[in-house]
Amino acid sequence: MLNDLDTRAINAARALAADAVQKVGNGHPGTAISLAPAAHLLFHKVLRHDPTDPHWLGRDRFILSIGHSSLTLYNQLYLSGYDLALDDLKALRTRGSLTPGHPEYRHTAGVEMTTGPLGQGLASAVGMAMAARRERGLFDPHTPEGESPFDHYVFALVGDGCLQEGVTSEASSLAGTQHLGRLVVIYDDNRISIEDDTNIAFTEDVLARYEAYGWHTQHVDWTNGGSEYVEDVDALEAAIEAAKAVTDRPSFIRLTTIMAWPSPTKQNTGAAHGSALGAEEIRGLKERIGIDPDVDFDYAAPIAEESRAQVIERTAADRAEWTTGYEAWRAANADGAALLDRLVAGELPEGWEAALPEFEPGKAVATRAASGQVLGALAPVLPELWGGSADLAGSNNTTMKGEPSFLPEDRQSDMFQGNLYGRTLHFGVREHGMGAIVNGMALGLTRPYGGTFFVFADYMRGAVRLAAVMGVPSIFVWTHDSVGVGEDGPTHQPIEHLAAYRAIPGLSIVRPADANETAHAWRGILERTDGPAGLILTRQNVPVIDRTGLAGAENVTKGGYVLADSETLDLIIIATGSEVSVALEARELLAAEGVGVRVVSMPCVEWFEQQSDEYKESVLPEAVQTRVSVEAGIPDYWAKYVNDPKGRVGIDHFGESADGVLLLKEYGMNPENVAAAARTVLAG
Ligand SMILES: Cc1ncc(C[n+]2csc(CCOP(=O)(O)OP(=O)(O)O)c2C)c(N)n1
Ligand SMILES: [Mg+2]
Repeated sequence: MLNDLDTRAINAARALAADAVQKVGNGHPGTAISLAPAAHLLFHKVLRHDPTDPHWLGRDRFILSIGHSSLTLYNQLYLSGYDLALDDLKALRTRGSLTPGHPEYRHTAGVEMTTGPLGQGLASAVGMAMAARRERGLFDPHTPEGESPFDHYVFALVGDGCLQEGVTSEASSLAGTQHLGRLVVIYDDNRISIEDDTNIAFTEDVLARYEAYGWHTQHVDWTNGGSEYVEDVDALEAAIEAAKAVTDRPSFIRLTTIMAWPSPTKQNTGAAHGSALGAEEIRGLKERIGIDPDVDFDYAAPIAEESRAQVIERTAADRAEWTTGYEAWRAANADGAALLDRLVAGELPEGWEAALPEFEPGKAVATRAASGQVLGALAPVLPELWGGSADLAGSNNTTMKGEPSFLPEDRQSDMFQGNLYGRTLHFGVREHGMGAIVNGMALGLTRPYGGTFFVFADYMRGAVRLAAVMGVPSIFVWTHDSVGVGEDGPTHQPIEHLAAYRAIPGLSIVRPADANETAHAWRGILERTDGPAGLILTRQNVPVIDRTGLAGAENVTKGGYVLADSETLDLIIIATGSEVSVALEARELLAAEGVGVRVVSMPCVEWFEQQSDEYKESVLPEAVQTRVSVEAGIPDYWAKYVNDPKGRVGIDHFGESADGVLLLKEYGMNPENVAAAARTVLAG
């Protein structure tokens, strides 16, 4: 039941949404106005949270998948006592404010993830619910459901746009398969998006769809079938309670609303979605909700003071109760507590790198296979590391040998034994969903990875970009990295992908040269926690480089290093991945002609660029501009380091269906061609 304070706080939130957008002149007022009661219910009655400690381990997570409606969240953060002031709302969408157009992770206290690209919030919420189960399994597997300090709910608020996006279908389907009982999604069914009535593009029975995914579904209709609009917050609260009580399925609540209710003339219009309502309309709105139309913003201050106190009182009690259980768990689980403390600190265990395998030179090993061995070797020392593939586990080598699948027992198969707290993930053929799910997991305490063919990274690019925007350490294992894929042909042979993914700021693209570089690529990736990485691996075997007289593979973590040097330095060849061995052979050919060649292995340009100027100069001296690059992809990227276009050996056309090793040779990834390019560069 709402009290008078609740009603005033809800109406203040509506007016704030209108005023904030009006002040800056742009933004999204409508949904924040009509969703104010639902958002208030969550922050003031439902969520277990502590506004004074947004990182509290015991908190429920709230994800605003409709990121454009950022005011829905900002208003609640303000009114429930997070570190957000009325002045911050007045500064909506202005430079440097705590209230950017869309909620941004690590920018505003209480924002659990960056949202705005529609659908990804819900998909990442699925990842958060999966990670919560895995974390519970790591720390407290034997306590009955609902009694562990690690049990919390994940709530997501989604809209018509989110549910039209394929990424939510992908993730929701998997959530049903996974029986994610602690996930509650509220769908703002207002049948309005930017082009107004969604009837022009979105007509299916959404509840039936979610039912078919295996979710628990409910409908709360504030329009009462169109007859009368009643914001029945009690009915919504009852639905949320029912959803929470269902622990063997995720829950979906369709909440039928009217956009911008109760704005006098702009309710139920696309116009209210994304533009200022105008002074006249705002006067009318304020009159309807009992707020002085001559006051902007400041009506909210006294209400916030009262509503914050109400939240603090409720949440303090929740927190005290949780803390008792948590302390008891710590006292009884010294090992678990030590693991938890390590993961909260974002640290790796002492001496973990000793587990990394070393590979003997002389053999040829695909880097994807080496990666699989690395994962197997790390499994016992890094319990936080887990992951899987989008139905390509055998090809991506993403399965840690002997580790059970993360699956409810009724979902296991002859091939994959599962349990609720298992470690091997099966994303199905859902790359975008996988990316967003991995992001949701990476926002918690574990280190998740997801694999697919590099060429299909494009199906997940939105999630990769969002990981980079947030600076979360999602790991993407992308195998089959060039025309070396072979017979599957041009649809499966990435050409432009290395350049395309290096273009994403904050994403580390790591393409190891051989098996030993692969081990250290994993080391470099795991040692970093400030952003995502793509690990780019070969399908085909590549020689394990004999490093006698050459530099060690541990240098990979510097991003680029002098692998093979020369007493006289006439030319530098920069190579990555499978082309490093080709560069070494070209070096031999040129040495026979008296040309002194240095080979630089450059597995990760981003890491290299982070090194000191001194180090970079020692690897690529400014004075030596006679340079060649060789990489089985679009060559233009290497203009960064190689001035002469004739020195950039690469592939700038799609591939074809044929033997992969043959194609690499035919397309110029061979020592003779690299040496020829070197001669051209030397000739000036
Ligand atoms: C992936 C993606 N595509 C397009 C947009 C642009 N966009 C922002 S809001 C919106 C419409 C959303 O409609 P709905 O979810 O119903 O929100 P409502 O209008 O009800 O607030 C669109 C297309 C976006 N933010 N993300
Ligand atoms: Mg809508």
